[in-house]
Amino acid sequence: TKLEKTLAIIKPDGLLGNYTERVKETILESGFSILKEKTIQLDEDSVATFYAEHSAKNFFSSLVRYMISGPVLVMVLEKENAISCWRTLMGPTDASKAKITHPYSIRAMCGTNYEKNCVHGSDSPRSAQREISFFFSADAVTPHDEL
Ligand code: YYY
Ligand code: MG
Repeated sequence: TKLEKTLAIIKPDGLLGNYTERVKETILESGFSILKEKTIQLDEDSVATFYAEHSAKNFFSSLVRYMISGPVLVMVLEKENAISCWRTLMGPTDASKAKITHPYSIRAMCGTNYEKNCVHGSDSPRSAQREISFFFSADAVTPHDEL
């Protein structure tokens, strides 16, 4: 078994709703190491680049506006199977549905709806590598041949 890294973000509604400590406690209690973290204010261009895969979706402009509405906390998490473990811990994308189907997930406990869902997590090794290097210098990134 090999340690894996993933990118986690506590989104503006998470910081605004004072969920930062609760989310970080959950992360640490679940056995992740937080290798790097920083709080930043994103701008429109950086969000558009980060979420480029969604640029043609009807929710895109609203998503960009929301992601620049306040600061975010960006973290590199490490653990065995970090990518899927963190996705499981977050819960389903739509926080309002998560409250019913996955009541103990972070999105259920700290999120509101499809858009204001408190947290982000990379969805694959490829996106983890892209997203970690998007926010942090290369030394936090898994080399390509290790994927
Ligand atoms: O990876 P995940 O965050 O669970 O969902 P994505 O399908 O990648 O969408 C990214 C982001 O876009 C989601 O966290 C909220 C927002 N969004 C939305 O506002 N409305 C949708 N119908 C789908 C996604
Ligand atoms: Mg996604």
